[in-house]
Amino acid sequence: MFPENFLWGGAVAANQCEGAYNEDGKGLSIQDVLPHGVKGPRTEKPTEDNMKLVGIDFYHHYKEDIKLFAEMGFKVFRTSIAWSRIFPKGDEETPNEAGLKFYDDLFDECRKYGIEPLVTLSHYETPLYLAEHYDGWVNRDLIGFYKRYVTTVFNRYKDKVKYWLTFNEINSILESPFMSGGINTPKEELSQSDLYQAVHHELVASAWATKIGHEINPDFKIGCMILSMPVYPLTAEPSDVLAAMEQDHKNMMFADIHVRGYYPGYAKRYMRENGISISVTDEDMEILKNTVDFVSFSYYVSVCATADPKKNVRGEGNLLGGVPNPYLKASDWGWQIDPKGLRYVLNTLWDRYQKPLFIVENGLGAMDKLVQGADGEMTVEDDYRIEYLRDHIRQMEEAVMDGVDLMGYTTWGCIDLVSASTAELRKRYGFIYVDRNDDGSGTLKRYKKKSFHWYKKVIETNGREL
Ligand code: BGP
Repeated sequence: MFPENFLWGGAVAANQCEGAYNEDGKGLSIQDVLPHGVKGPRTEKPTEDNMKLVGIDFYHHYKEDIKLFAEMGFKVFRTSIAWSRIFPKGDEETPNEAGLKFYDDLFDECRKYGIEPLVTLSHYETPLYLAEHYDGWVNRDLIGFYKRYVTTVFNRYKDKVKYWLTFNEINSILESPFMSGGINTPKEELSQSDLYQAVHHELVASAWATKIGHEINPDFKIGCMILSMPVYPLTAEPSDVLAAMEQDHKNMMFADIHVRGYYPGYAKRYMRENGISISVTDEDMEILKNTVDFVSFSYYVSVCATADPKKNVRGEGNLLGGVPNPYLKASDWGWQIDPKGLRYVLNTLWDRYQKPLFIVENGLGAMDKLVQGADGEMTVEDDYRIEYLRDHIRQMEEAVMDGVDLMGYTTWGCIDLVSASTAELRKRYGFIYVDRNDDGSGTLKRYKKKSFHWYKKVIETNGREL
């Protein structure tokens, strides 16, 4: 039931897999001082316990890894460009040629196997210099630096890359201002006005990217990327329903502006009633009208909302949390698993926008055990991962039958990598196991998990055999 040209594949982000954090002229990114992920404190300088400095050394292993993706039959591979490889500090006039060359080689390698690259321009890896000297996206100058960066990479890769995403999980800035928006001011000291000013700058920058990209190559398909998370009312009590709607608005605002090109009324009301004032120019309003070609999103969890302060407890979840759902089980990291929520999200976004949708992240972070397989090769018997993905793909198919225009599906962390929220390696998502551990030990050797062979079959049969 999946369309013939459906884009099956996998996703990673530069900072979570490349390593080589200071090679070939790369500048530091905010990830290089976040050894404990989003919740832990940041450090002054990169420290050895930061697993991202080496990652899975994709920087030097990408040929071997892309070959394995090709073996699974990937049609698309989502990765990001590390901004600080191209502009090490972020505010330079000229780019770093060695950084540009690396991505030339990487995209060529994908194309060699007929794999379409899908490139995130900014995936939680703002150059550290921009955070420390400009306070990240709070500062309007960031729009100019981002425009220069995207113009450079659009021109350079215009014949190699067709699919682009402007900012990873752009709505997560509300929860994680440093990781998501490079905002150096500690969250507790950051005013709501400054936070929403940063949001506005990112939204304007994203619209600029859409405009500039389409001028450079009219065939580009440029999408926004939202952390999607259905919010269910905890009970049928109407106040809970409205609480759910309001929490959902906070996320949907980002997609609404990207797709419609203006601030929705509920967002203006929220800012007005919470004393949030931001500076918006006439030019900004014009630029926002450059809307996206498609809507992409990550999907891991759903949450509940309630108007009852006594029941309003926060559970674990993908950066943005919510009230746990009493009907759902959770992963080892407390993320509640809800395949049907994916069908719900797909229908909601399709009904709202009538724009093509792309699931660019979904998967199960779990603790894997390397064992000897029947053929003597080391492997992981990850039936739990297969079950998780199968259940989600079934719901995707339901949504396609509902009439949703779905472009593709890239599972998160198709090869094991460092977690964004906890910076751990033991939280594994891949079809490919990488021998590297949180104490820095490991040979970096790659092993195919059971799910590797399963996903190969899924792609081969275009989702008919699950
Ligand atoms: C999303 C991020 C990814 C990724 C994923 C899984 O929020 O876009 O970068 O890491 O979630 O989260 P984690 O790595 O925390 O398990």
